[in-house]
Amino acid sequence: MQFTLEHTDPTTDARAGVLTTDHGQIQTPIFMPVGTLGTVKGVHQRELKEQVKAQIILGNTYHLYLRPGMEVMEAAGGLHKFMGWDGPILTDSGGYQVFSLAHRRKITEEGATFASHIDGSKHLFSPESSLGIQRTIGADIVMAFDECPPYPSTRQYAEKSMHLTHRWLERCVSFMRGSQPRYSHSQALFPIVQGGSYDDLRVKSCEFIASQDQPGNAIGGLSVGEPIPDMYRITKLCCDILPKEKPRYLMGVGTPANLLECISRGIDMFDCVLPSRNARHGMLYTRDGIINIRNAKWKNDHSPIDDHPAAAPTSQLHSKAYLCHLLRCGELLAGQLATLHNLTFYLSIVREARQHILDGSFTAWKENLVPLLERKL
Ligand code: PRF
Repeated sequence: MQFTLEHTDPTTDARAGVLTTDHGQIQTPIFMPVGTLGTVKGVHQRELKEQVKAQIILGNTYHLYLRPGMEVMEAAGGLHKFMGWDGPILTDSGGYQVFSLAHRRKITEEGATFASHIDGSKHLFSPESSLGIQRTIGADIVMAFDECPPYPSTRQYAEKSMHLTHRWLERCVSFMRGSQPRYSHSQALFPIVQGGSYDDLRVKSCEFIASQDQPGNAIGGLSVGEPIPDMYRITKLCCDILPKEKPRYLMGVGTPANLLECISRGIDMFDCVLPSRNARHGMLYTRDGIINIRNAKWKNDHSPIDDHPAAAPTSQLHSKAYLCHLLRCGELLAGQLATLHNLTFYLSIVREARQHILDGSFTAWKENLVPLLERKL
């Protein structure tokens, strides 16, 4: 995997780069739609590529391990073939999902034991088994097995947890060295910075993560309920330490405004369920602000969902009144149109950010746009 920085903004720390994987190039900054179970819910792979213009998608170790399981995944020849997506894929390592979804969770030095949220069956994830599963899934980027402490956490807990994440990382690095990709493409490991909201722990974690000299680095443990200014402060603190020549991935962030603020602090990659999950509940992101399309005020509004030229063609074709109607009736098409809308919007925002970084107008553009994005319409 290769990362080339094309330009760094002189007034902020925003960067434009190109990340090259065996499944193609990714122009950064980039947003990765979440495709937990081998599907970005409600969006076909063809639309994802041609309309949303997704350049990389995210899959989940936890979910794919439980269903369909690794026997099916291996027989399919990996997730790319299984789901018919030939672009890059990143997989999260499972620890974070165990802690948000599974039952009877327990952390030990070895790893995390849990009961499946589907049938209660007992399982163990370790750094080695998580990476083994990610090898079988065949992701282009595999994530280290980490522990994300909840917010708030005591300093004592955050510190203990950070050291465990670091010891697990050493096991991840050894496992990657001692194993081969299962298919014909290479797989890059991204370590994850933790340390809760304690600046000195974050500094330590960044230094340790950087010392492992992997192809890219991620920042975890943010957007877990901490105040937004804390998230921005820690993001900047981490970006100032993590190596400039490697991509930086901020996990599970965020709103369109969060993306722009964190791009300006040096982040290159994002993933988040917000645009897809909120779409299914009728929350639409636009350049003018946030629309709750179920609201009665849209019932008889026959203007396009979004008439911006970069909006999804279906958002330009169909009206707010129509989408409001579909959603209130529980029609399947509502979720599809809304998801397509939000993901197309997210990808257009990062594409524009990149263009403005390259032509030197990023700060002015961002400062003007952020307040608009946060309005409730
Ligand atoms: N670790 C992992 N995945 C994650 C996170 C983390 O800390 C977060 C935190 N926002 C989202 N997804 N492995």
